[in-house]
Amino acid sequence: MHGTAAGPLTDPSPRPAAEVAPGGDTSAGTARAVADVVRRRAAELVTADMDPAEVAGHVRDAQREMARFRMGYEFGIEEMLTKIRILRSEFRQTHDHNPIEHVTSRLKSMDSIIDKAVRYGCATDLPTIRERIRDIAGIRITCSFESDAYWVAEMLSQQPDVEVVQRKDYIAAPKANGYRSLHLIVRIPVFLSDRTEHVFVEVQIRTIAMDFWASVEHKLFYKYRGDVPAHLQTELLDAARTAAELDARMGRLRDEVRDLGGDGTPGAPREAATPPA
Ligand code: 0O2
Repeated sequence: MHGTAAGPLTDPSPRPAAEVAPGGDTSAGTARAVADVVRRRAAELVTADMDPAEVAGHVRDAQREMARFRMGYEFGIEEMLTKIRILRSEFRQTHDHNPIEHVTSRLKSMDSIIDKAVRYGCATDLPTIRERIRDIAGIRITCSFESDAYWVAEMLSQQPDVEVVQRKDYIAAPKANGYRSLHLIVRIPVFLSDRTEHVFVEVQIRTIAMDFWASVEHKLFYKYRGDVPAHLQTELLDAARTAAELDARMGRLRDEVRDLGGDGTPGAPREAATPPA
């Protein structure tokens, strides 16, 4: 994911959805679907008696439409990054403790968006894509401790203009391969000069250990084109357990230091950090 104020999401390269379905001929399927869309649009736009200037006008309109489409998501990312920056600064100033280690963001490429639409079997027109593909704008927040990850999720979810439409807790229930993270899909309003757009933003919140694991797994996944050998899958699962143990140990250490008043700082309030049942 991701690159802006915040740079690319820690996974160094985007995860093109075309490669996500192991064994499936997704890339070829995508190419065919894109070619179909182009052919259909071209047939609609370019008739034999059409003036070249008219064709150029259509192309310009299409470019403008795409720019507007992406702009909504760019501003959505900016809004969420501002919220996160404020939380971070407030916490730094009032508690001398920072629950957020780093933040990155990314806007999904048009290729990846089309790939995902094809994979979902949905139409590739912009209104459908807007509704169905909800991770076009993505933000990743890395925290030191699991409790901080839950706290950050809660602080963002509580804001009146943030509507949480989906919450996937892969920390409480890791994926079969060992992947852990807390995912929120939020819907936020973006106020433009002539309209208000509501855009979906995917927020991934994880610890440093979870991030490290995901970044290595991501590299292996692509190296082996989604078909990671069984012995490496076992290693990854084992490493995920080790990462989870490390998170638990670090959490206990931090609680102990806090109980002893060792660092003199309250940290993220524990009651707010507790994952909802
Ligand atoms: P990118 O470029 O990283 O955003 P999907 O599986 O995509 O059809 P959904 O609901 O979008 O369905 O998936 P989910 O489970 O919410 O995961 C979405 C994102 O979480 C992925 O985005 C990854 O960033 C991350 N993720 C999920 N599972 C794994 C995993 O097993 N390993 C790693 N390293 N990351 C994972 P994208 O779309 O893959 O791309």
